[in-house]
Amino acid sequence: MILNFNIWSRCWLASFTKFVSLSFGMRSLFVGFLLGCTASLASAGQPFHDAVHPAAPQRIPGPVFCAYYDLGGEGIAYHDTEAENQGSGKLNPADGTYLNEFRRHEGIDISFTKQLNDLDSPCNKVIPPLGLLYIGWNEPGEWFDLTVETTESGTYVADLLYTAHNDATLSLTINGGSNAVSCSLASTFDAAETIPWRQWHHWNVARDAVTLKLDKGISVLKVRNVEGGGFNLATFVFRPAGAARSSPSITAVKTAGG
Ligand SMILES: [Ca+2]
Ligand SMILES: [Ca+2]
Repeated sequence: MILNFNIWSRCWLASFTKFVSLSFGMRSLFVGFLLGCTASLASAGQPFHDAVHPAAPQRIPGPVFCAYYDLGGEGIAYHDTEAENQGSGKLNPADGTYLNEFRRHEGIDISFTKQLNDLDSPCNKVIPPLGLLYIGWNEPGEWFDLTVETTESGTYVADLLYTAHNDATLSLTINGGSNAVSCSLASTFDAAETIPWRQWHHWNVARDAVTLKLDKGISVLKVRNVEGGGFNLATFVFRPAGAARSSPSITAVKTAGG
């Protein structure tokens, strides 16, 4: 369980609200405090899980999928500028399939790689796996948390699978710390593209995009859009600093179909 300032702030706010609205006695204050703590701790820093993905934090070293950002909702596990999911259930209509409906009631905007959109572009720097979930429609100020479990304390380097219509900057922080690690993404815009909307789908790998010092055990990585919109974030692939890349370095998220 990760305890940080944000969690305790929410905890106190929740208990204070219950105190004002429900009670004037010390007993009710105490009950309200417990209820507030329970609600906040249950929804903060919780690793994503569903019927396809097991209830376990993503491991470092290894691939960390952005679409598996934490459970907890707006303001707790993520911030998105508008509540609708522009991908799941919208661009990708709700049809009962796992990929089209993936987290469709959450504000973070999610889509997945498709043949024409993503694999067939001659402007790709790399070809992503088919059916790979990713976070798109990013705007400055948006963020999401990734709860991870690191097998050994040490310094880790990550490659990032992404697209970017414009140059962009991300930041990563660990466990609510103030030392943000910056990550620059070079634009993948290409004038040779013959399909205009596909300018948002040229995949690339930012090699050694971030370097993080991580303690063994559970950590929460906060990924924030600092500058630039129009990029898609799929997978951070972490390896120990100085270690060779394993192959394949990009892995598809499992889907309901396998
Ligand atoms: Ca949204
Ligand atoms: Ca968004």
